[in-house]
Amino acid sequence: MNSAIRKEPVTAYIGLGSNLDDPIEQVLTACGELKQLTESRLLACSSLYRSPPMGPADQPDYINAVAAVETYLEPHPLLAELQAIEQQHGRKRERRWGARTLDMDLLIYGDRVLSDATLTLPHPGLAERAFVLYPLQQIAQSLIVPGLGSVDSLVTRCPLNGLEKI
Ligand code: 5RW
Ligand code: CA
Ligand code: CA
Repeated sequence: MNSAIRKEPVTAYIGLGSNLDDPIEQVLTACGELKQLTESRLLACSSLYRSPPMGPADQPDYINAVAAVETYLEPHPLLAELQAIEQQHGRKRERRWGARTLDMDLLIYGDRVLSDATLTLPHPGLAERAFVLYPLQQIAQSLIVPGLGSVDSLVTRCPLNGLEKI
């Protein structure tokens, strides 16, 4: 019996970001690699978006996107597969909030709200990050973010902060 596999599927949203080594290619390739997640189906991938770095400013602009997957994996096994993809993209040990070849964040997992040593759902900071909210709204128009309200209401309260759709 495999406790990592659910009986019913859930929709999860994944944030992708890169600002090193051809970021557009990194994010496009990573979206394609989501098709290889076990026990999962890629539902949608947003457009790519460019924005100045939040956090430390002395690094290149980011390319971001958000993907939706239907999955039978529990959140921690799903996160482990996302981290394996990050490693395949040559992600290195880095300073906190520093430049990276690929970052994949598990943003939302159905209606699940949790926080432990390795994972917080919904992703902390989601409500303040234009580079998450605008691409999320593009692929999930009537989504309610657990504990935070509709994605539309979150977008309304979040300035673009230099975000541009590519
Ligand atoms: C730190 C995000 C502080 C917001 C972080 C903060 C980014 C990014 C990071 C990304 C853009 C985490 N990841 N900036 N900064 N896109 N534009 O994916 F306020 S580091
Ligand atoms: Ca991350
Ligand atoms: Ca991140």
